[in-house]
Amino acid sequence: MSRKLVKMLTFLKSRADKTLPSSIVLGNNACDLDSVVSSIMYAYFLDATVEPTSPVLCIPKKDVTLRTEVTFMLDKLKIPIDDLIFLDSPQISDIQYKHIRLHLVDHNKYDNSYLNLESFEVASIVDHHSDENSPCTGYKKIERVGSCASLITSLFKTDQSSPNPAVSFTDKMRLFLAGPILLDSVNLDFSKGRTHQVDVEMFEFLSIPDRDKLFEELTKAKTDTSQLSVYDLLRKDCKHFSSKEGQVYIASLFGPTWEQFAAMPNLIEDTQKFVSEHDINVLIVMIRSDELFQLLLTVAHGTHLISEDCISDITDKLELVKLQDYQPDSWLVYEQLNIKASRKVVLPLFKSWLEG
Ligand SMILES: [Mn+2]
Repeated sequence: MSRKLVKMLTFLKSRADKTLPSSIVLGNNACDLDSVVSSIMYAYFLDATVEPTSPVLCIPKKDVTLRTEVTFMLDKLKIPIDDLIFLDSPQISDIQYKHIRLHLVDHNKYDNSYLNLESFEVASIVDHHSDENSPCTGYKKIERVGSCASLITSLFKTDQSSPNPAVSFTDKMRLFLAGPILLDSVNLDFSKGRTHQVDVEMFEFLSIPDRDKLFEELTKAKTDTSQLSVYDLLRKDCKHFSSKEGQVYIASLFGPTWEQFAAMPNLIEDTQKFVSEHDINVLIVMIRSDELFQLLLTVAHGTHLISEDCISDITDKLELVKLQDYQPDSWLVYEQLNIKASRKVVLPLFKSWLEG
């Protein structure tokens, strides 16, 4: 079989089944849709045109479920998560002692704490962030466009316009690349300030029929947390700081109301798992559904720091109204009437109080 006939699914499966090659494409550690699509498609491109190459997604495997727009797109294209390589995939240990040619997408400075490679070179970079002037031995394309996937698309465009294209470029792949371009450019809306002419041109080249529908599906998928467990919801968007009283975590979660959250399966077990995994002393959960803000305070075993008296100063600023004591874990649940106070406000308030 000629290499150009290899389709993306076959490519991913064959890369996941074997020992990893010495050429790796790595996306950034946010591992958003742009990074996932760019790493897979750039690896596919290099694999067909240069040498055997595998994408590596820069997160542990269990974290992929948190990126609901990513799992939506993988589902839509019927790409099994088991065919993807993550930081904690067993194959990663194969590459740690070889000389690895790294290809960076969606970021341009390699941080070796993720892969712990003994010997490597950054062999190429395709990115849309500002250039950190990090060493690169080969091809480097850094352009401030809306989506890195637009820059990857341009490689396919050039290849397809040649008399003998080197890669097979299917409708599925077009759809895959179109996802992050639409999401990152807010449906190619110039007024949002994130769209560049290149994004528009590359999207046109992909010729995707119902653009608005795809954008709507992606936006919905991104905010749909209905399939996530309590454990996933808590770690999906969490910030923390350490104070003299210990580790303080503030999770922000959009979607359910407190009542719905409290009715979720394994509420206590999942919360305890999260708390013990990160050695948390104080966990604050900000729950937002439409215009309703709710605040849940829970304190890890052995700490009695947050009580109603202690919190009175914060109560005033956030206009907290106590809803209930949640038994058996003595959590405190409030409705937050000051809906302007997002986590950007709430976090420093707790920080200065716990440090003061
Ligand atoms: Mn990006």
